[in-house]
This record gives sequence, structure tokens and C-alpha cells, in this order.
Amino acid sequence: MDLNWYTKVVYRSGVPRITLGAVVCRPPVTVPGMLRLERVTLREIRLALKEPFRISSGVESERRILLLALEDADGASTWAECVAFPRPNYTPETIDTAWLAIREWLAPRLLGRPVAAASDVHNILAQDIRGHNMAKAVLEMGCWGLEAEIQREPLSLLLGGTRLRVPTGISLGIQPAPELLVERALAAVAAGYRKIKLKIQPGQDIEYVRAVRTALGAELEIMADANAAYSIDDADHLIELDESRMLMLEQPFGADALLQLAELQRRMTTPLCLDESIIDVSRARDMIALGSGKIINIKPGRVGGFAASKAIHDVCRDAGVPVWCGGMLETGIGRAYNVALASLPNFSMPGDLSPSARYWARDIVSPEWTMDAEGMVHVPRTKPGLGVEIDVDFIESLTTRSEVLSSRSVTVSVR
Ligand code: OSB
Ligand code: MG
Repeated sequence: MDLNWYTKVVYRSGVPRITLGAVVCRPPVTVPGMLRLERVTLREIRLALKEPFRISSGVESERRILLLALEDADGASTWAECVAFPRPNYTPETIDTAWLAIREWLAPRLLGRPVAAASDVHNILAQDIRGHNMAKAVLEMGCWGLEAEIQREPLSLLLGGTRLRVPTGISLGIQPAPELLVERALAAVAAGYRKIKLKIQPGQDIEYVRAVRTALGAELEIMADANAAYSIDDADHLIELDESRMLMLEQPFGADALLQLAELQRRMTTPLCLDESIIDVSRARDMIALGSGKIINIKPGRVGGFAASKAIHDVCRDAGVPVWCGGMLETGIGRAYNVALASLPNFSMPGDLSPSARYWARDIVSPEWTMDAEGMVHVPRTKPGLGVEIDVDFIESLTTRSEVLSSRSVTVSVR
């Protein structure tokens, strides 16, 4: 077992405390009142994707991304990323609803309030505020990032992660023709990806999946994701996908269609995986009880953050349901959080954790995220916090609006 020893100096109220730590064992338990959010800065940045990404409900070309910079009363700071898109085509949330929810209801709950640990933040934000999971998640995960900074501990270890490397899959957007998709899939396999996910929609499905299966051979793990584009009326058609022996079919029906998904699962041999449907641990339990799916794609942003992700992870582990970490075309900041989460033991299938260079000409972190030749992302375990440096100057140059929230005042600046 590798032990990476480090010394840490923690200044609390100006008094230095020096301890020796090792990254494989948890440092001393957190002291009550250790987190107190002093300031939250919202920023919207624009960052062009290298190429447009098309799913059944729309296309992303230039991403508009909401980032938060969080500062603790004792001087620790970190960044977090909101996964909401500009339009409500994936879930009802958008960047603008998240911004509003954070400013009006969520950040005021936390600013200036002592919190014993980041694991308490989910319940604080959930109390009498329904929905807005992506807005809750960016604040909650930011608090975990802050706690990792304060404890001088890698985020993965703070969460209870056990993996040093995480297998990576790629999610390929809808292409204009099956041959073009095959080309992308072959390139992805050559790059080392361990799982190939194909976006599908009515009219671009059975034939596309079959073409990829034929080109890649029987062994490779392939799957399809419909992003809720079908209904139970399409069951006979979707059952034709069984011939391609996919690892799973992700979210064929709408988020609320748990009974219809269960009916489809009874008629299909391909395991169903739920994404949009799983908004909290209670939905995960419903999926398991009803048989609406056999695998869960956990995106911490969709379920309200890390506490909910860990709860879903544990429920699935106890039920023998595999989970894997999904993606939302994140920058390197969001990726740091997803990789830390995916280091938990029941994340047993490859995650949508593509390297930075797959999305961006230049990422907003350094080092950029990479994948080794075996298709594995390395989990940062030697540096405290997120494990990457944030390129604040680059972020500043990409910022289109920002707003500072503090326990005392609110400052808005629009460029
Ligand atoms: O359903 O997983 C999804 C991207 C946008 C919206 C929904 C989804 C996706 C992806 C992207 O599949 C995966 C990635 O971040 O690489
Ligand atoms: Mg999905």
C-alpha cells in the first residue's frame, strides 16, 4: 500500500497547528463549526466546445457555464461548477434558474453560518426548498471542496474514495450518418476508452448501434443513451436493440416514467440505466423496488451534490446495483469533483470522464485532465483539495457576468 506522508500547517484564528498526515488514512475528525462560508462569487463564463455535442433534445456548441468561487471565513477558498445548461432540455433547471436560486434562497442559508461539516450542507439546503438540485449541488460540493482545503486532504479521500485510477468511457453525440459514428467509435477505442456510449433518438437508433457493434466486434462495451426521447409506444422498436448486446440502454423514457420503464425492462434483456429519473436516493430506491432499471448513472449535479450521491451509491451497493459517474460536458473544475466521486468503491463501470482535450482547446485548470493508454483517469491523491490549480486569469477573461454574495452585502458586476 502506498503511503504519501505530508505535513500540514493549519491556521485557525491565526494560530498555526502542525500535524503529520498520510493520504491513505483519514486525518483527525472535523471539529464542530469548522466551515463558515464568508463569500460566494458567481461567474458565468463562455467556453467553446471543440465540436458541437448533439443529444436527442438539443445541441451544445459554445458552453455557458456557471462557476462559483467559495471563500471560508478563515481564508480557505475553492471553486465549483454548476452543471445546468442554458435551456431546460435535460432537466427543468437552467443557468439562470440556478443563479436565482443560489442568490435568493440557497447562499443566504449558508453565508456566515457555522457548519460542522460539508456532509451537513445537503440537509440545510433541502429544508423547505424543493428541487433546484443543480443549484444546491454546486454550493454543497463547493463546501466539500472547501472542507478538503481546510483539512489539507485530497477530495477523493474526504469522500471515502478507494480507487487510484478510474476507468473512462466516452459519450459520442448524435452524428449525421452511421458511418460517421463508426469512425468516432473506432477512434475512441484506439485512444483507450473502456466504454463507448452512443447518443440515439428516434430515426437514428437501431441502425447506428448495429453499425458500431459490427465495426467494434463482440467484446467491446457499448451502450446507448436516448435522453428520454421515447415512450412506451416505442417498446417493440427499442427491443430490437437487444440484438446488439449492449452493456445498457440509458434513459429511454421521460424522467417520471418509472412504471413504463419497468414494463420495458421486463420485456428487454438489455439492462436499463437511469439518469434523468434519479433525482434523489428515494427515486433510486423506487427504481430498485419497481424494477425500472438495473444500473444508475450518478451525476452529483443532478441529485443535489455529494451527500445524495453517496447515499445513492450506498443504497445501490447494498442492492447489488452497479453505478457509474455521468458527465455534463464539465470543465476541469467539475471534472475534479466527478473523478473524486468516481473513486468510491461501487463506481464499478467506466464513467463519462473524458480528458480536457476532448472538449476544450484550453481547459480552465492545470494540469489538464488526461487519460492513460489503458483508458484510466488518475485520481489526485497527493495534493489537498481538488488536485488541480484553477486558472483564475483565464476564467476572468472568459467571464461575461459575475455577482458577489457575502454575509454582509451583494455586489453585481455585468460586463
Ligand atoms: O445524458 O449523460 C447525458 C451531455 C449533455 C446532457 C446529457 C448527457 C450528456 C453526456 C455527456 O452524455 C457526457 C460527458 O460529459 O462527456
Ligand atoms: Mg444520460
